[in-house]
Amino acid sequence: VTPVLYQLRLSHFNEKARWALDHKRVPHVRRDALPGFHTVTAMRLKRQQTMPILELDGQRIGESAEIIEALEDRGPGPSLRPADPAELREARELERDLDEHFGPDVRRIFIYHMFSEAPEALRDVWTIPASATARGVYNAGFGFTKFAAGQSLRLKPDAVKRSKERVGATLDRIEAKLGEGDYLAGDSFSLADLTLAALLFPIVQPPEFQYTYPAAPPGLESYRDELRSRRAFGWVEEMWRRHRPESAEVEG
Ligand SMILES: N[C@@H](CCC(=O)N[C@@H](CS)C(=O)NCC(=O)O)C(=O)O
Repeated sequence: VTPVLYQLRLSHFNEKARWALDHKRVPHVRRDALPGFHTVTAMRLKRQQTMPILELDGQRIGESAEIIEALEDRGPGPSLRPADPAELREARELERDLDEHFGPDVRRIFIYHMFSEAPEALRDVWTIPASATARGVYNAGFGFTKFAAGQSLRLKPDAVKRSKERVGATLDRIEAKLGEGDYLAGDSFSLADLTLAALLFPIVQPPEFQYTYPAAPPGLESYRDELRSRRAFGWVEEMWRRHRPESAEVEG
Protein backbone atom coordinates (compact mmCIF):
# COMPACT_ATOMS: atom_id res chain seq x y z
CA VAL A 1 0.00 0.00 0.00
CA THR A 2 1.07 3.53 -0.76
CA PRO A 3 2.18 5.53 2.29
CA VAL A 4 -0.16 8.39 3.22
CA LEU A 5 1.09 11.66 4.68
CA TYR A 6 -1.42 13.71 6.65
CA GLN A 7 -0.05 17.19 6.45
CA LEU A 8 -0.21 20.94 6.67
CA ARG A 9 1.32 22.58 3.63
CA LEU A 10 2.76 25.71 5.20
CA SER A 11 4.43 23.97 8.12
CA HIS A 12 8.07 23.33 8.74
CA PHE A 13 7.69 20.09 10.73
CA ASN A 14 5.56 18.81 7.89
CA GLU A 15 8.22 19.94 5.45
CA LYS A 16 10.73 17.70 7.25
CA ALA A 17 8.56 14.67 6.54
CA ARG A 18 7.88 15.67 2.91
CA TRP A 19 11.55 16.33 2.26
CA ALA A 20 12.52 12.91 3.65
CA LEU A 21 9.86 11.17 1.52
CA ASP A 22 10.95 13.04 -1.60
CA HIS A 23 14.65 12.54 -0.87
CA LYS A 24 14.17 8.82 -0.58
CA ARG A 25 11.91 8.79 -3.64
CA VAL A 26 9.06 7.11 -1.77
CA PRO A 27 5.83 7.47 -3.78
CA HIS A 28 3.21 8.67 -1.31
CA VAL A 29 -0.23 10.24 -1.10
CA ARG A 30 -0.68 13.57 0.70
CA ARG A 31 -3.83 14.52 2.55
CA ASP A 32 -4.10 18.19 3.41
CA ALA A 33 -5.55 19.46 6.65
CA LEU A 34 -6.58 22.97 7.66
CA PRO A 35 -4.57 24.57 10.47
CA GLY A 36 -6.65 24.40 13.64
CA PHE A 37 -8.93 21.66 12.33
CA HIS A 38 -5.93 19.40 11.79
CA THR A 39 -5.93 18.57 15.51
CA VAL A 40 -9.29 16.81 15.09
CA THR A 41 -7.92 14.58 12.32
CA ALA A 42 -4.69 14.00 14.26
CA MET A 43 -6.73 12.97 17.31
CA ARG A 44 -8.77 10.53 15.27
CA LEU A 45 -5.70 9.05 13.58
CA LYS A 46 -3.36 8.82 16.51
CA ARG A 47 -4.67 10.45 19.67
CA GLN A 48 -2.29 13.36 19.29
CA GLN A 49 -2.62 17.03 18.43
CA THR A 50 0.05 17.48 15.79
CA MET A 51 0.87 16.72 12.18
CA PRO A 52 2.71 15.34 10.27
CA ILE A 53 1.37 11.81 10.62
CA LEU A 54 2.59 9.19 8.17
CA GLU A 55 0.78 5.94 7.49
CA LEU A 56 3.50 3.51 6.56
CA ASP A 57 3.18 -0.27 6.21
CA GLY A 58 0.18 -0.45 8.54
CA GLN A 59 1.66 1.85 11.18
CA ARG A 60 0.93 5.47 12.00
CA ILE A 61 3.94 7.57 12.85
CA GLY A 62 3.32 10.94 14.43
CA GLU A 63 6.69 12.68 14.86
CA SER A 64 8.80 14.05 12.03
CA ALA A 65 12.00 12.58 13.52
CA GLU A 66 10.39 9.15 13.80
CA ILE A 67 9.12 9.42 10.24
CA ILE A 68 12.68 9.96 9.02
CA GLU A 69 13.96 7.00 11.07
CA ALA A 70 11.17 4.73 9.80
CA LEU A 71 11.89 5.65 6.18
CA GLU A 72 15.58 4.96 6.78
CA ASP A 73 14.87 1.58 8.41
CA ARG A 74 12.64 0.62 5.53
CA GLY A 75 15.36 1.18 2.99
CA PRO A 76 15.65 2.20 -0.40
CA GLY A 77 16.77 5.60 -1.50
CA PRO A 78 19.79 7.69 -0.54
CA SER A 79 20.51 7.56 3.19
CA LEU A 80 20.00 10.51 5.48
CA ARG A 81 22.06 8.85 8.20
CA PRO A 82 25.76 9.58 8.39
CA ALA A 83 27.66 6.28 8.07
CA ASP A 84 29.95 7.07 10.99
CA PRO A 85 28.28 6.20 14.34
CA ALA A 86 29.60 9.28 16.16
CA GLU A 87 28.37 11.54 13.38
CA LEU A 88 25.01 9.76 13.37
CA ARG A 89 24.69 10.38 17.10
CA GLU A 90 25.61 14.01 16.60
CA ALA A 91 23.10 14.42 13.77
CA ARG A 92 20.29 12.94 15.84
CA GLU A 93 21.13 15.10 18.84
CA LEU A 94 21.10 18.19 16.72
CA GLU A 95 17.77 17.18 15.21
CA ARG A 96 16.23 16.55 18.61
CA ASP A 97 17.45 19.88 19.88
CA LEU A 98 16.23 21.81 16.82
CA ASP A 99 12.84 20.08 16.93
CA GLU A 100 12.36 20.95 20.57
CA HIS A 101 13.25 24.65 20.64
CA PHE A 102 14.22 26.08 17.30
CA GLY A 103 11.16 24.77 15.41
CA PRO A 104 8.62 26.20 17.86
CA ASP A 105 10.54 29.50 18.03
CA VAL A 106 10.57 29.91 14.24
CA ARG A 107 6.87 29.07 14.09
CA ARG A 108 6.05 31.62 16.79
CA ILE A 109 7.98 34.35 14.94
CA PHE A 110 6.40 33.56 11.57
CA ILE A 111 2.82 33.25 12.77
CA TYR A 112 3.10 36.26 15.06
CA HIS A 113 4.11 38.51 12.17
CA MET A 114 1.47 37.09 9.85
CA PHE A 115 -1.34 37.31 12.42
CA SER A 116 -0.49 40.81 13.53
CA GLU A 117 0.21 42.26 10.11
CA ALA A 118 -1.57 40.25 7.42
CA PRO A 119 -3.88 37.59 8.91
CA GLU A 120 -6.09 37.34 5.82
CA ALA A 121 -3.11 36.69 3.59
CA LEU A 122 -2.14 33.77 5.82
CA ARG A 123 -5.72 32.50 6.02
CA ASP A 124 -6.11 32.61 2.24
CA VAL A 125 -2.96 30.54 1.75
CA TRP A 126 -3.97 28.10 4.48
CA THR A 127 -7.32 27.46 2.79
CA ILE A 128 -5.97 26.88 -0.73
CA PRO A 129 -6.56 23.09 -0.48
CA ALA A 130 -10.08 23.51 0.98
CA SER A 131 -13.37 23.27 -0.92
CA ALA A 132 -15.38 26.48 -1.32
CA THR A 133 -17.77 25.33 1.41
CA ALA A 134 -15.03 24.43 3.86
CA ARG A 135 -13.36 27.77 3.13
CA GLY A 136 -16.56 29.61 4.00
CA VAL A 137 -16.86 27.80 7.32
CA TYR A 138 -13.20 28.30 8.03
CA ASN A 139 -13.25 32.01 7.28
CA ALA A 140 -16.30 32.50 9.49
CA GLY A 141 -14.50 30.87 12.40
CA PHE A 142 -11.09 32.37 11.71
CA GLY A 143 -11.29 34.90 14.54
CA PHE A 144 -11.55 32.03 16.97
CA THR A 145 -8.80 29.97 15.29
CA LYS A 146 -6.54 33.00 15.50
CA PHE A 147 -7.34 33.55 19.15
CA ALA A 148 -6.81 29.87 20.05
CA ALA A 149 -3.51 29.74 18.16
CA GLY A 150 -2.43 32.97 19.83
CA GLN A 151 -2.95 31.34 23.21
CA SER A 152 -1.41 27.96 22.51
CA LEU A 153 1.61 29.32 20.61
CA ARG A 154 2.12 32.29 22.99
CA LEU A 155 2.08 34.89 20.25
CA LYS A 156 3.02 37.85 22.46
CA PRO A 157 5.65 40.50 21.68
CA ASP A 158 7.90 39.60 24.63
CA ALA A 159 7.74 35.86 23.85
CA VAL A 160 8.50 36.63 20.19
CA LYS A 161 11.44 38.78 21.22
CA ARG A 162 12.88 35.92 23.27
CA SER A 163 12.26 33.49 20.39
CA LYS A 164 14.26 35.77 18.09
CA GLU A 165 17.11 35.88 20.60
CA ARG A 166 17.15 32.08 20.88
CA VAL A 167 17.01 31.66 17.09
CA GLY A 168 19.96 34.07 16.79
CA ALA A 169 21.94 32.13 19.38
CA THR A 170 21.19 28.81 17.68
CA LEU A 171 22.32 30.20 14.33
CA ASP A 172 25.57 31.41 15.94
CA ARG A 173 26.14 27.88 17.17
CA ILE A 174 25.26 26.34 13.80
CA GLU A 175 27.57 28.68 11.93
CA ALA A 176 30.43 27.84 14.29
CA LYS A 177 29.74 24.15 13.75
CA LEU A 178 29.66 24.48 9.97
CA GLY A 179 32.98 26.31 10.00
CA GLU A 180 34.42 26.01 6.52
CA GLY A 181 32.44 22.85 5.82
CA ASP A 182 29.21 22.35 3.92
CA TYR A 183 27.36 19.98 6.23
CA LEU A 184 26.47 19.70 9.90
CA ALA A 185 27.39 16.07 10.56
CA GLY A 186 30.02 14.42 8.38
CA ASP A 187 30.71 15.55 4.86
CA SER A 188 27.44 14.83 3.14
CA PHE A 189 23.79 15.81 3.42
CA SER A 190 22.14 14.20 6.46
CA LEU A 191 19.04 14.36 8.61
CA ALA A 192 20.67 17.18 10.58
CA ASP A 193 20.98 19.38 7.49
CA LEU A 194 17.48 18.47 6.36
CA THR A 195 16.10 19.42 9.77
CA LEU A 196 17.70 22.85 9.92
CA ALA A 197 16.93 23.66 6.27
CA ALA A 198 13.30 22.59 6.70
CA LEU A 199 12.73 24.30 10.05
CA LEU A 200 13.98 27.68 8.84
CA PHE A 201 12.04 27.67 5.57
CA PRO A 202 9.20 29.98 6.71
CA ILE A 203 11.75 32.75 7.22
CA VAL A 204 14.09 32.01 4.30
CA GLN A 205 11.26 31.18 1.87
CA PRO A 206 13.32 29.33 -0.73
CA PRO A 207 11.80 29.18 -4.24
CA GLU A 208 12.01 25.36 -4.30
CA PHE A 209 9.18 25.14 -1.73
CA GLN A 210 6.37 23.12 -3.31
CA TYR A 211 3.46 25.25 -2.15
CA THR A 212 2.40 28.90 -1.96
CA TYR A 213 3.74 31.42 0.55
CA PRO A 214 1.74 34.37 1.77
CA ALA A 215 3.48 37.64 0.84
CA ALA A 216 5.73 38.62 3.74
CA PRO A 217 4.41 41.74 5.52
CA PRO A 218 6.91 44.51 6.46
CA GLY A 219 7.69 43.26 9.99
CA LEU A 220 8.47 39.77 8.74
CA GLU A 221 10.40 41.18 5.81
CA SER A 222 12.61 43.25 8.09
CA TYR A 223 13.28 40.19 10.26
CA ARG A 224 14.27 38.31 7.08
CA ASP A 225 16.57 41.18 6.20
CA GLU A 226 18.23 40.87 9.60
CA LEU A 227 18.93 37.20 8.96
CA ARG A 228 19.72 37.48 5.28
CA SER A 229 23.31 38.60 5.79
CA ARG A 230 24.06 35.55 7.93
CA ARG A 231 25.92 32.53 6.66
CA ALA A 232 23.14 30.23 7.93
CA PHE A 233 20.55 31.96 5.72
CA GLY A 234 22.58 31.47 2.55
CA TRP A 235 23.37 27.95 3.68
CA VAL A 236 19.67 27.11 3.96
CA GLU A 237 19.08 28.49 0.46
CA GLU A 238 21.96 26.37 -0.79
CA MET A 239 20.62 23.19 0.86
CA TRP A 240 17.29 23.73 -0.85
CA ARG A 241 18.97 24.32 -4.20
CA ARG A 242 21.22 21.30 -3.95
CA HIS A 243 19.19 18.80 -2.00
CA ARG A 244 15.46 19.51 -2.17
CA PRO A 245 14.18 17.11 -4.84
CA GLU A 246 10.93 17.19 -6.75
CA SER A 247 7.87 15.82 -5.03
CA ALA A 248 7.33 12.04 -4.99
CA GLU A 249 3.62 12.54 -4.32
CA VAL A 250 1.22 10.34 -6.28
CA GLU A 251 -2.55 10.50 -6.80
CA GLY A 252 -4.49 8.66 -4.14
N1 LIG B 1 7.58 17.29 17.24
C1 LIG B 1 6.56 17.27 16.21
C2 LIG B 1 6.02 18.65 16.04
C3 LIG B 1 4.91 18.73 15.05
C4 LIG B 1 4.13 20.03 15.19
O1 LIG B 1 4.35 20.82 16.10
N2 LIG B 1 3.21 20.25 14.26
C5 LIG B 1 2.40 21.42 14.30
C6 LIG B 1 2.27 22.07 12.99
S1 LIG B 1 3.80 22.90 12.58
C7 LIG B 1 1.03 21.07 14.79
O2 LIG B 1 0.43 20.14 14.29
N3 LIG B 1 0.55 21.79 15.81
C8 LIG B 1 -0.75 21.62 16.33
C9 LIG B 1 -0.82 21.64 17.81
O3 LIG B 1 0.25 21.62 18.48
O4 LIG B 1 -1.95 21.65 18.31
C10 LIG B 1 7.21 16.74 14.94
O5 LIG B 1 8.41 16.91 14.77
O6 LIG B 1 6.50 16.12 14.15
